[in-house]
Amino acid sequence: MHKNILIIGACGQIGTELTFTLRANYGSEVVIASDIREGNESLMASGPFELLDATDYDALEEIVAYWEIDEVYLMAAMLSATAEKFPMRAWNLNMNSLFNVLNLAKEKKISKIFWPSSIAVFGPNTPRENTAQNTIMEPSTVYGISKQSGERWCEYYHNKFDVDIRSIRYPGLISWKTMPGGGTTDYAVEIYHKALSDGAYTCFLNESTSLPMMFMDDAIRATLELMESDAEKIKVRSAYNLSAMSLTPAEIAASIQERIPSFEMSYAPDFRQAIADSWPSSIDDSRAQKDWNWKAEFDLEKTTKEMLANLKS
Ligand code: AKB
Repeated sequence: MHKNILIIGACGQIGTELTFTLRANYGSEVVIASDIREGNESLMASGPFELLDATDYDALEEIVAYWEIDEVYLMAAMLSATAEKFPMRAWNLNMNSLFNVLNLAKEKKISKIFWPSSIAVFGPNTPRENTAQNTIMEPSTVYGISKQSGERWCEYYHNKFDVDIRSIRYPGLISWKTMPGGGTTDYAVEIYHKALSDGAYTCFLNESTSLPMMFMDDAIRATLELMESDAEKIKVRSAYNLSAMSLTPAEIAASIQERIPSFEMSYAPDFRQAIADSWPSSIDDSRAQKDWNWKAEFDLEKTTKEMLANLKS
């Protein structure tokens, strides 16, 4: 079947890599990248691009009609650390952009949606170890509240209006092509850049803060595997738990030191420590394993090797 894909938020950390992979898999001309600003040179050169404010329903509807879009990946969002500074802006962006794509699907103008959720849907009362798919949530951050509400709305639109929405609760993502922006897990990317540029890094979380993390290649593969699965296999229409590894800043530092022995790590926890402390340290993703055969491939060793090799070159 002929399908055109729109990626909203294509210039961000996940959006950039998703755009490259979807273009490699399906062809550049059928994958339309969009964002509120232009992306890096290689992304802009790789295929069609539209400037789009994801909260503007009319502009979105026009682009969907013009490009005959069938599937939407909505990657635009304000992440946890920035959202604490701008709560209403975060709520408006994170929720209105989601309602816009859900309503397009309800009106049968698109047929499939991917929307990212996050480990931020969990909160301080959630069991922290091996956190289950269904458990106490009660998020205590602006971002987490928006993601948990979003999950409820996704499930509601699926049940009421038969909208084919699919979602993953991403852990912190480690990648080298594009920097993350405004998240609590951003340290796990910054550390590799600083190890190479300065030989030292001061981390904004304390050394023993254990958080779920994943290398970007695994996250992109999971996203596409979920989107390509038969609809009847997708039993969870809020969002799937997804896991690869649990890491502390000290563990990442030690793995860098195996390759760069002179690398120096120091710690100066700031307001992001409280956000991290409210999140799980490890995730039970058995539901994703069972429903669509999910399995992570990258551990810390492989991640560090890829990060340093690619950032060096
Ligand atoms: C963040 O730190 O805000 C994100 C997330 C875990 O969703 N990376």
